[in-house]
Amino acid sequence: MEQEKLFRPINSLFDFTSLELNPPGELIVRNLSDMDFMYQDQDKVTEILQKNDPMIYRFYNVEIPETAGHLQHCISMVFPGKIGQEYYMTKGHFHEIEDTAEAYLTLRGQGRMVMQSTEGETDIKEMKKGTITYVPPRWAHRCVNTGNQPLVFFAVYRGDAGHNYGIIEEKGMKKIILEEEGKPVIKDNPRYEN
Ligand code: PAN
Ligand code: ZN
Repeated sequence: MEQEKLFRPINSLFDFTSLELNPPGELIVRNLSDMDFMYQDQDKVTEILQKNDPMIYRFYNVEIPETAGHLQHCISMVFPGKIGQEYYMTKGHFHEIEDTAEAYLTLRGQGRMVMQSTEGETDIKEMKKGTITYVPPRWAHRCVNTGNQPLVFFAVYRGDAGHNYGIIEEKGMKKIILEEEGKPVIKDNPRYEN
């Protein structure tokens, strides 16, 4: 069998002050207009988008071949803020190859990882500097910034895992994280349909 061409080792450097990765790889930015339908308070979304289109999060994907033997990895940051009572968050996804896991190391900030299995179970873990969150196969995952500074994390997953946003885009997740009396609380998503 023909050997795959030898891939050279890579070093990337994350700058904790500028919050940039060097080299940046593929930089993906998501503004509110990219995920407006995912927030509960649609009136608030409309009101904000009439004035501006805030950046909710961005992530730097180190450019790695999307094959099973490689490990994709990225640095993501969710900015602090809320849409109404709901904290800024990532879109969230299952992996296209559902049987692939992921590990997240939080580098800075405060948040929650909201996970939902293909069987519909929910699990929510705290994210803060130093937490290592393991997302097992078949769990959708979304990161929510519950603090007042950027929530920054490093994630690594199988090269060919892929991202499936469809189910979450259509249905959302069962649980949402809102701020009440200055604190994050877990609520049932009123818009979630089984
Ligand atoms: C992460 C996420 C990243 C952005 O690298 O892709 O934090 O979140 P969304 O993909 O939900 O927009 C990851 O989980 N990769 O598999
Ligand atoms: Zn993932």
